[in-house]
Parts: sequence; C-alpha cells; structure tokens
Amino acid sequence: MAELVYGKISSQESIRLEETYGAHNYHPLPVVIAKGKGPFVWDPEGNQYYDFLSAYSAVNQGHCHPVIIQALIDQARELTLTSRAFFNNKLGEYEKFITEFFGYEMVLPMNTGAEAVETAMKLSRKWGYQKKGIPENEAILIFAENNFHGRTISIVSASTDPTAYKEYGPFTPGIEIIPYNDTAALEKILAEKGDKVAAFIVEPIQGEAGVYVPDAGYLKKCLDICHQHNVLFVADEVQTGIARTGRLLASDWEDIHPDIVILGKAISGGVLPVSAVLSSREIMMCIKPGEHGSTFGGFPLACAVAKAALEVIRDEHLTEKAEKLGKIFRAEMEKIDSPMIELVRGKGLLNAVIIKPTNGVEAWDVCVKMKENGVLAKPTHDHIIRFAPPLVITEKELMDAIKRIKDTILSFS
Ligand code: IF1
Repeated sequence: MAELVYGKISSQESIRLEETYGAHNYHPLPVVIAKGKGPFVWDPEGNQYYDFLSAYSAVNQGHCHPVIIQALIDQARELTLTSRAFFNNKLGEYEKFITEFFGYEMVLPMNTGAEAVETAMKLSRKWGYQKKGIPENEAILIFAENNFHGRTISIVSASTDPTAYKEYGPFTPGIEIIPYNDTAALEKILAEKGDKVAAFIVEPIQGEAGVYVPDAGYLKKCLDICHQHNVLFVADEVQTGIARTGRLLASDWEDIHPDIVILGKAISGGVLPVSAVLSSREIMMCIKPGEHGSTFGGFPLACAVAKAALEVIRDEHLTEKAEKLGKIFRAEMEKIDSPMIELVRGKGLLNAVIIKPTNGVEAWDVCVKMKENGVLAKPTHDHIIRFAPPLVITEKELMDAIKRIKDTILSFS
C-alpha cells in the first residue's frame, strides 16, 4: 500500500465510500484529488497532476489562490451570512464593484449557475409582461439546440439532451428550441411569434456540446435580430465568462452588450458557489421586493470572495494570458501527427480535441491514459476531450502538459 501524503483516506477507500454512500449521478474519472495549488492537484498518495478541467472553468484563478483564500478567511472571522432580511456591509460594495467590472447597471446575486439561469428566465418573463406587454402566461423563451444551462426542471425543459431531461417531465411550457449557430432560424421564429417572445437565451460557446464555437458574427447578428423584435438577448456566460476565452466575457469577442448576462463558476475562483445576473436598471427593476431571492444569494462571505477573485483576474492579466496561451495550445495540438486527432477547436483556454475512435480507443481511454501521464481532463460525449487548465498556468507548465498530452495520444498509434 502506498503511503498517504495528503489526508487520511486512500484513493481506493475514497472511491469506495463515494460509491457506497453517494448517489450515482456522476461517473468520475478514477482519480481522487486531495490537494490543489495553482494549475496542479495531488491525489492522497502524493501523485501530481495538471488540472485541465478546472472544475469546468470555475477554478480559472487556480486552486486555492492565496489572495482569494485570504479574503475568505478574513471575512469568515467577521460575518458569513445575514440573509437579505437585513442589509449587510459587504453586499453593496460588491454590487458596485461587479457592475462596474462588467459594465452593467445592476446585479442580482445568486449561488449556483442554474439559479442564475432561472433568475434570468424569470426576469425575462417579468420584463416581457411589464415592459413588452405580452399577455399574461403567454411569454416564450427561446433556447438553442444542444444547450447546457443547468439541472433544474425549468432548465432541463429547454434541453435537447435526453440524459438531461428524460423522465423529469412534465416540463415547463413556453420554451422554444432553434438550431445553434443559425441566425435564419432565429429570424424565422421571431417573424412568426416575436410579439410573444421575451428572450433568446444562449451560450456564446456551447460548452457541454463539445466546445462548439459559432461562426464569427453570430452573437452580434442574434442580438440585432432580437432587438428588431423587442426581444431580450441573454448570454449565459457561466462557463465562457471571466477571462476563460481570452476576453473578459466571450460576448466581448463581438463587442456586444447583451441585455442580460449570466455568470457563475469563476466569479468566486471556485471557492464558493457564487453566481450573478447582470442587467440594466430598467430590466432589473421589473422584479420587486419579495418576488425572487435566495437565503444565501449575495452573502457577505461570497461578496468578499468574489471581489477578491475578480481582482485576481484583473491584476494577474488572466484574460490576456488565456488568449496567448490558448493560441499556443491549439497550435501545438494541431502539430500532433496522429490519425486519432480529427479536429482542434476553441477560444482562449477553452478548447476541445475531437478524437476519432481508433482500434476501439475512445476519448475516455485517452483521458485515463493521460491521467497516468499526469494530466487530468474529462471527455464529453464519446469522442471529445475538453482542455481547460486554470488560467494561472505558466507557459512553461503549459508546454510540459502539452508534451504529456502528445505522448499519450502518440502512445495509441
Ligand atoms: C455538472 C457541462 C460544463 C454551464 C452553463 C449554466 C450552468 C453550467 C453554460 C449551470 C454548468 C456544468 C455543470 C456540471 C458540468 C458542467 C458542464 F459539461 F455539463 F456542460 F461546464 F461544461 N450555464 N456547467 O456550463 O451551473 O448550476 O452547475 O453551477 O456537473 O452538471 P451550475
């Protein structure tokens, strides 16, 4: 038995405990993480890995960033939670900071990404009834095929993936689906039903679909079409937001200002569940006191952590880093001379390699082998591997990780 370096429970025992006592709603890669620092994680036995998942882009600032952890500790000693029944001395300061940081007038703080998407759905409907004059209970929200926005019943009502929605019905009505990356489809549905449509809710890059990057100009065109029909354009930047794609928001690639932006994950650097909905005063004021909220939404601990996490993005120039290192990553992946690599795509440090299953080897097998070579990544579908390291990774570390990825892929041919 290998000696334990971190914690008191071995990898094998940790897996056994999860499998025995935890719901089987995940199928993790067989690796147990006991410690993290920057782009690295370690298992209980002390093996070191590059984390190329970053908790699905929540840990953009790297694991246990000292500035964010210090903010957590300092605030935890003072005050953690008040609920919104009272004011607290952290929320307003954070709200001013985050709205100025992203260039919006108002924010509605929540905790998880799904809650923020739900909030945007509710806010859009409120706006539709109050400002657009849609007859009560007739508002339509449009989503794109192959979307991923979270796990609540209303959100999976908009999913086209049976794994996400099957046997969870009956579903929330008032949802329409159009193909992604298809502005003609948006034009068509708005020409037919535009007067009842409150919003079009879309990911600037589809994450779960396999880091599917739409054509240049797609988002801008969608926003213009929405505005011609007095429909809100809502960007779900939970995964793409906060420097990941080489811009602060992926929407910035097209210089657009969505009516509503949904943020989550990296707002806290992966330290606490913190999410947010950003919008204009006119839209946000459609929700009145008592009409929406959450016990934890905007809690003082979250405010302190999120402010520090966003400051790290700014002070360490992580947006510029993501753009620069992303170019290197894609170029190096494209250089790998293997029939297994069908396509490399992505933006900034949100990338995917499409694997052509060869001799029965699928993306999962590549990820297991990569783990043995010290790089952690997760397949999405059978044939796509997502690569999204923490943005604090250095160029030297990136090149070392790339070598390990290359060696792994070449070992199969
Ligand atoms: C899981 C995927 C990523 C998201 C967008 C909202 C949410 C997510 C664009 C909800 C969440 C996650 C959740 C995670 C897997 C993951 C994921 F593979 F499913 F698609 F990141 F790529 N909008 N994405 O991507 O945020 O409520 O989870 O905080 O295990 O379900 P949440």
